[in-house]
Amino acid sequence: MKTNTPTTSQGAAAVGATVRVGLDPAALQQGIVDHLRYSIGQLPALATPAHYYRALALAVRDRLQDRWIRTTETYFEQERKLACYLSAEFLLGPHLANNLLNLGLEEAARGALAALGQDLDTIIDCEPEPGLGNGGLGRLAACYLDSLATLAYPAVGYGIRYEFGIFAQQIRDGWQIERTDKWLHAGNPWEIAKPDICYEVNWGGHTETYADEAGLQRVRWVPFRVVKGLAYDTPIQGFGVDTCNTLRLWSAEAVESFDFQAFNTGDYFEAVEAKLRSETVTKVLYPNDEPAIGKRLRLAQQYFFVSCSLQDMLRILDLAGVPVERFAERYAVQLNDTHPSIGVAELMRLLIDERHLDWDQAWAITVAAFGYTNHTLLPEALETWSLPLFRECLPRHLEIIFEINRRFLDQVRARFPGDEARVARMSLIGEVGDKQVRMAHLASVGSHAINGVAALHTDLLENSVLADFHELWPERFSNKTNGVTPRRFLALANPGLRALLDRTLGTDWLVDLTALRRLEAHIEDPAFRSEWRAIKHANKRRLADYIATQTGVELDPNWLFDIQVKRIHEYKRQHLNLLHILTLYRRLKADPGLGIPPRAFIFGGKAAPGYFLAKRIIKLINAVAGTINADPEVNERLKVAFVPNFNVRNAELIYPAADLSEQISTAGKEASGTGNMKFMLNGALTIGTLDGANVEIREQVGDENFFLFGLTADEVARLQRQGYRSADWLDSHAELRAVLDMIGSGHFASGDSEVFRPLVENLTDSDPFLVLADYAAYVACQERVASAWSDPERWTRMAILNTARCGRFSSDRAIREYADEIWGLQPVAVSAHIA
Ligand code: T68
Repeated sequence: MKTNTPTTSQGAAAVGATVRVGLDPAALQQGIVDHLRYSIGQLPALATPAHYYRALALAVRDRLQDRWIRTTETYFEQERKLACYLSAEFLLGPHLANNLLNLGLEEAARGALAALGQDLDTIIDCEPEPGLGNGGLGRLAACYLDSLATLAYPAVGYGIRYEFGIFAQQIRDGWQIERTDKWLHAGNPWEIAKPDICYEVNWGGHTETYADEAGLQRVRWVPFRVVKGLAYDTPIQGFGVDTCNTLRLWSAEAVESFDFQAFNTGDYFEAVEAKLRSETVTKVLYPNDEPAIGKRLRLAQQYFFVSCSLQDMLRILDLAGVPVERFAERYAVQLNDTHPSIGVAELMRLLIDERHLDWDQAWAITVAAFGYTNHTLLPEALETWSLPLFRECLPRHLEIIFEINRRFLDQVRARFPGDEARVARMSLIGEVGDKQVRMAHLASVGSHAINGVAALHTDLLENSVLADFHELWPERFSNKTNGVTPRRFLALANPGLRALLDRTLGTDWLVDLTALRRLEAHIEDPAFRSEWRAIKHANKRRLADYIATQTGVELDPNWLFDIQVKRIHEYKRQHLNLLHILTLYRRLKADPGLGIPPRAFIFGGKAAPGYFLAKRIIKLINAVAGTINADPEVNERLKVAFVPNFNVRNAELIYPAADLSEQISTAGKEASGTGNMKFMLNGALTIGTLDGANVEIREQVGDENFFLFGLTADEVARLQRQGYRSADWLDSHAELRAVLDMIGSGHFASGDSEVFRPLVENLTDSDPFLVLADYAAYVACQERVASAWSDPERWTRMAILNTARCGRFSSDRAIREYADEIWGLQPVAVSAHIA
């Protein structure tokens, strides 16, 4: 250990810990009472559940604190490599229940609160959800933090502390209404502000050259504006271990909160405005999921958090006395999509302009440190920045990118002489139309490892979007199929199933999900199956109650719960699901005696506020729900509900209640999906296309336990190459035509034939996601679902097998693969010596 490193205060912490932060109910109760009094200042007699929530959260944070400090100390002392996960989004979901689970404090908390006349579940429900992400990508980052800590990997998550997270969705008259998400309104007991950890981030302006003391020519960036980034740390406690990692989120502030000069000259308001402009940077999460938007503020957010994070890594290296040349030995920096990919140019700038390394050395460090995860193949989602905008905002980075590009294209020319078409395709600067900076190319050139998020997706990446890069550097590519944390999405979300698993298998499965395989031994036990069904029934009851309070729609837990929850997007094809519902509706109207099993169709998901068709799809779901649920001719067989404001909290009610999981994207469009895994974990059967991780889910669970339909990715590509004509599909399907006519006629809109016309025309005129081509296969597949459902014993066996065979889809497996194959990272045991 170096002499200048801080020494451990472990002994003192341990003594204090047993006294102040004991894990027994009495100590916890004292902690709650103390925080109510000393931190919140609330009279116990007037304390509401929200006050108790904050008091308990603070008491729990106290119990994380020694582990957290000890973890940081251990990493520092042991001089080990650290994984830095750079992500513009972390969709954490509520902390309290998760921290209680991971610390083994659930029963103590229940007891402590009961002694105070409070109910733990009510208190847990008071927590506002930190919704700092849009969907799959942000939630994946949160699952990975949970696994990193649980597996004792030294890691930090770096991101943005948005003041407003993803909007809250309300449904009014069937339409989505967006409300701002004021998650920080009542303060955030989980974070600790670290005002001494702050960095300046430049913006705009120009560059100039100068000669340093040694007469060497150097570049200086003279910014137009400087913003300060402040660290806010959140503890990420692993399950059943002392490791408590850090999520460090950056918040923007003005460099000087008020400018005396401006004040004196009477320009006080200009100074205040400048302050507000600076703080805008971290105000709000962009609510767009896939499509790239190319807005200046978005670039500012990306650069801001990446610069703070890299400066932080360099500061910690300095503190540890490690020379900057060894950066890549100490840090593995993972880019969660291209959003942080400006990091490649920023690290080069920091190493060359500020640390005075030469180009080759800086470049070797950069490539060795970075890894890049791609999450999409959709062309409209690939990030590019217009060159003039980029130059205006980040002039120095553009110079660096030009130089990276010059050297890179020399390499391409040397490898493929005379192939200028290839050079143009691979360039970091796109010249089709207006010039752009291509962020996926920057990330690929600047990283030693590039991965997709499911086997099929990686394959397509290698053969389409990044094919040229794959040909140049095949060794950089690998697949890392996504995973989800069984702690939140099984143990917390499904306490009934958790208890059954614990009783049947012991508790290993929480940290080794493949242990669920042993469930297969119980599949022929009728008592076990009946217990399984009772748990599912209770979960469905719980969801039905929630839906009834949120929407007024009453669902019967004996019905088949058929669920599609995810962002609303054409490629995810919620409208294909609707076409099936309406097919059943028409059949029932024509033949009320039709023997179809009763089904509840449940939807949930947000549409990007500017996504016209997605918002119409929400309106159509609600319109169809209104008509069907009110029609006594069909409402004893069909019901439809739209759960407003799909988020992590209600997701935990939804996944465990599903019988059928809808994963019906156009093949080749969904990179992986992770909702598909959360359903499987909770024993839902999947109806799906061969897309994303569905392919691997089917491999694991077996063909006979998966409802497969639809075109393959190859067939989709071929059809589109040949010139897909949706009209061809319409002509051959009278039922499909009738359903579309019904939507177009205004049947679900009180006769208004305008409101859904754009949706119908989209399908009949172009159908970019081949909804019509897959319709017949989907409806036929749903008939197979109905027939399987009619045999409850068979269905239960299939459901148990889904849970039993989901081991591969744990985020623990995924994180081990990243650690072993990309990061070269070893676990570090942390011992907090806490009684
Ligand atoms: C998702 N992407 C993929 N993006 O669609 C999904 N994008 O298949 C995959 O399972 C998941 O990533 C995890 O790998 C997203 O969720 C975004 O949310 C997003 C946000 C901002 C900008 C672009």
